Amino acid sequence: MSDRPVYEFPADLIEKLRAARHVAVLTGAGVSAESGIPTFRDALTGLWAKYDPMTLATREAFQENPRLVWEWYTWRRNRVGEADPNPAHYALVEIERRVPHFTLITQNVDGLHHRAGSVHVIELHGNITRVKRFDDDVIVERWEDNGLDPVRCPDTGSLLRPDVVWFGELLPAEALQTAQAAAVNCDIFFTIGTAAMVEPAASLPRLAMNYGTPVVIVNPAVTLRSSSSLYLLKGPAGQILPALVQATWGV
Ligand code: BV8
Repeated sequence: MSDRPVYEFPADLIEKLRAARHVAVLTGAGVSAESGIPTFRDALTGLWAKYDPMTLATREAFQENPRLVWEWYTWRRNRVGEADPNPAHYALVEIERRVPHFTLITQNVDGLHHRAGSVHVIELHGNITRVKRFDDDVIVERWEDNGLDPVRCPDTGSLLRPDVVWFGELLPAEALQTAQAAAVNCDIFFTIGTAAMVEPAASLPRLAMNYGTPVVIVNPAVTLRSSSSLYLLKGPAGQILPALVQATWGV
């Protein structure tokens, strides 16, 4: 007998998902938790316990100590490189294959949705595996790191930084606009593995709800109450999503 919990989903949610022409999804760090990548708030175990990500993930922190910020991202990039997509990522690939129009909006910078096979992914906060010049945002593929000094572009000498959106920086305008359009045009909006604390990403589920679109929250910790247009699926995404795909499409 499997010790995995059997999830019961509301029949009307299954019907809505089966009938949906356009499904939109917002994911956060929780969708990568079962891949072994610490969520943003607990990303500071060990060496980084003494730093607050809210201050480390900023232009000011980088300008003050580029080497420290570079090392934090190198540590995280290495963690991401060791991680694999988990069943939550693959369930989202399956949903994308099953519905006519699918928009996957992620706050995550780990690139795991792409690696799992998701096609239409909007990376609102960039991607930690890409490095760009601090001076002009041009992506750089190669660099020298002597393990001591701030890392610079071999061609222009600009400091190099991760291609992510720091606190206080604007999100890529087109990505945000596409995400907002999906939130208001979709038939069902999933918000998966996010504490929904960081703006403007956190406004997307509210936008969908304000347009009367059913919103589905997948999170072990959310304590909201379900309603006719808000479905709370309490549990880890790596278990909930495959079970939802199975209950909806029998796969
Ligand atoms: C902006 C990339 C306009 C970097 C990230 C004062 C000054 C400046 C700005 C602000 C300010 N006050 C407010 C702001 C706006 C600020 C903001 O929202 N601050 C908040 C925190 C108060 N936003 C910005 O700065 C944005 N830009 O607004 O520009 C502007 C410009 C200047 C001045 C004002 C406005 C830019 C925000 C982007 C920041 N970059 N990432 C990097 O990664 O290093 S944000 C980063 O943190 C993540 O990308 C993600 O978005 C966020 C973490 O949130 P979550 O993903 O939700 O993760 P978290 O750990 O919080 O939660 C995990 C959840 O998963 C939990 O609920 C847990 O229960 C659940 N879970 C756990 N396990 C599982 C699970 N769920 C399912 N299954 C599981 N197994």
